[in-house]
Amino acid sequence: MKTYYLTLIYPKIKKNRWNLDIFGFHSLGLKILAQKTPRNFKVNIVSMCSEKEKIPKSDLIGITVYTTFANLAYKIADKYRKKGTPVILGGYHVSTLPDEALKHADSVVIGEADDIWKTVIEDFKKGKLKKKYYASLPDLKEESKPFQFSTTANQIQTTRGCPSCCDFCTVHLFNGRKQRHRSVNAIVNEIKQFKGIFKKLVVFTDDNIVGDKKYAKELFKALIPLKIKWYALSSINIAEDLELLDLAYKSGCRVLQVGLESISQKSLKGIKKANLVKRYSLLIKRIKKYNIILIATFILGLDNDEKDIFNETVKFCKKNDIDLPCVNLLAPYPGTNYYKKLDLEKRVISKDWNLYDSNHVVYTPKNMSQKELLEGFIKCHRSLYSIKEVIRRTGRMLFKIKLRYWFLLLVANWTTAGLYRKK
Ligand code: B12
Ligand code: SF4
Repeated sequence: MKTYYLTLIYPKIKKNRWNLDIFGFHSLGLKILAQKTPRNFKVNIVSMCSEKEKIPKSDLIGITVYTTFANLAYKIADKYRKKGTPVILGGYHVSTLPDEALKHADSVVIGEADDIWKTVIEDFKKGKLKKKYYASLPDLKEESKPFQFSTTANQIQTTRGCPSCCDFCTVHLFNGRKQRHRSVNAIVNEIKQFKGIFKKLVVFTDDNIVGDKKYAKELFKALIPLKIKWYALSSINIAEDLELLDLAYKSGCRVLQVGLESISQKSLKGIKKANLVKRYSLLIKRIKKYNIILIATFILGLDNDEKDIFNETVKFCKKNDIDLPCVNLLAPYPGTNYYKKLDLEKRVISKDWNLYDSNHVVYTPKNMSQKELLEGFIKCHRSLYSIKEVIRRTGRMLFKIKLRYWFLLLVANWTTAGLYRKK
């Protein structure tokens, strides 16, 4: 049987000393495609920060495309297509803008490619790749085989889809509003097969690990005997259910990232986010009682934000002892309701996807000027990531958590501070 060479590429942030590779993050989507590729294909997964980097020998190239890295993905695709290698693009950005992507690709896969990938590969072998492939949402219950491509970070996803419909988010549009689950048994078996010195450290890449509380409780109970330690993205509402929070901790939860998004109820309402600001302090206290490291993310520049949003956000983070505050500018990703609204009102000022990185103002804000928004954002960072504040924040946790987790917290704070200073 003929052997083919397939290279799957993950374009990402510029290489610098804050490179996320130290945590071993790679696209889980690409790992899944690699697993679903027939055995007579030799598959390599590489991350690239520039189209100039070398890649292994390839008969076919697949690239995952996030909006922020779309320009880079297109440059890489153009380069290899010129040399005659067919290129397939997939992922969130190209699923929203397939016609834009097709200017740089032989084929585009729209949606979750798990089930359709085999057809794409068969068509490639016949030399009959179609321009567009429309994928249907796979049933995750069938996903029982462990993934064979492991990296430093043991990434695993238990659910896909989200019942909420926040205006700025792509997930409910791409993955659907009905949450699909993998079976708890399959997850336990996969975790048991993790290898390496970090095999007991698990990263759940779900959008909300407690999106379905009943399922989450079942999962957490099954994780307890594995004695792992895990990180996940979660709704702050995890702390509304004390049993759920307790089970999360007992099953190994040591770092939680919550999307608070705004400390203004009016702004949350404007983006259809169901959080209740008046519950924030109490819920945070409950999480911190377990000494779980709390990462909280915020979006600045929402239409209902007033000019005091910057000071109020800083005050909130300091008062509530958030361990790693992540303050971002709104990046209205194409396809989202927020983008459609801004586009309709002719308020999108740049369609250069490089600038959709949550650090640039790419639209005309409502209650302030672009300059005020950018300056307010920078001021927030200066205040939250001053050396004094980082020392205060991390110092507070020093004897409360194991030294190795404290060191991780310090590195994360330092890395974030460094990234912002650079930007
Ligand atoms: C975990 C996570 C992270 C982690 C790890 C990322 C990683 N590489 O795995 C971290 C924290 C590092 C991260 C960072 C960022 N993330 Co993130 N992340 C996620 C999250 C929650 C899960 C990712 C995941 O594992 N998905 C599961 C896999 C199976 O899905 P998938 O990768 O999309 O792949 C499937 C399809 O897309 C398709 N597919 C994908 N690639 C390809 C390629 C080909 C050739 C084909 C055919 C098909 C195909 O098939 C796959 C199988 O079904 C997603 C939301 C989500 N639900 O996906 C956001 C998400 C992907 N992230 C997002 C963003 C914006 C970012 C950042 C840019 C944020 C920032 N401002 O810095 C950074 C960039 C990171 C980088 N590349 O350097 C956005 C992307 C939006 C967009 N339109 O581009 C998402 C969708 C979140 C959101 N709410 O909007 N992220
Ligand atoms: S932001 Fe979170 S809760 Fe809202 S739709 Fe996206 S994944 Fe769901």
